[in-house]
Amino acid sequence: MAAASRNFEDFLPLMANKLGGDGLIGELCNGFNLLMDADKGVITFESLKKNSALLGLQDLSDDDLKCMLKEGDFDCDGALNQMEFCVLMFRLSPELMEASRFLVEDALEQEFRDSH
Ligand SMILES: [Ca+2]
Repeated sequence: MAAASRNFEDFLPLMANKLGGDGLIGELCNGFNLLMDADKGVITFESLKKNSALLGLQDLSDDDLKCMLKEGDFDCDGALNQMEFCVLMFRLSPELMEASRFLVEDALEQEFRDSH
C-alpha cells in the first residue's frame, strides 16, 4: 500500500507538467473534464481508468487510481467532483502549488489595480 501511494505521487509532477503553465486553473478544469464521466459530471473510478491515458497516467495501476480517488474524496461519495479534483491536485503537487501561488498573486494584483 505504501509502495502504491508512492507510485501515485510520482505521477503527480508529470500530471502537473501536463496541466501546468498559463491558465493553470482553466487547465485543471480541462483536466477534470477529460477525466470525468460525462453522464455523471464527476470523476469515478471507471472514468478515471478509461481516461487516465489522456493525461499520461496510463501506467497507474487500479490501486493507484483508487488511492487517488480516495485521497481526494472529501464527501465520501466515491467520486471526485470538480472542486475535489482541483483541491487534490493542489494539495498533492508542491510544484503546482508553487505555480498557482504566482497566478493567484497576479490575479489579486490585477483585481487591486482594476478597483483603483
Ligand atoms: Ca466526492
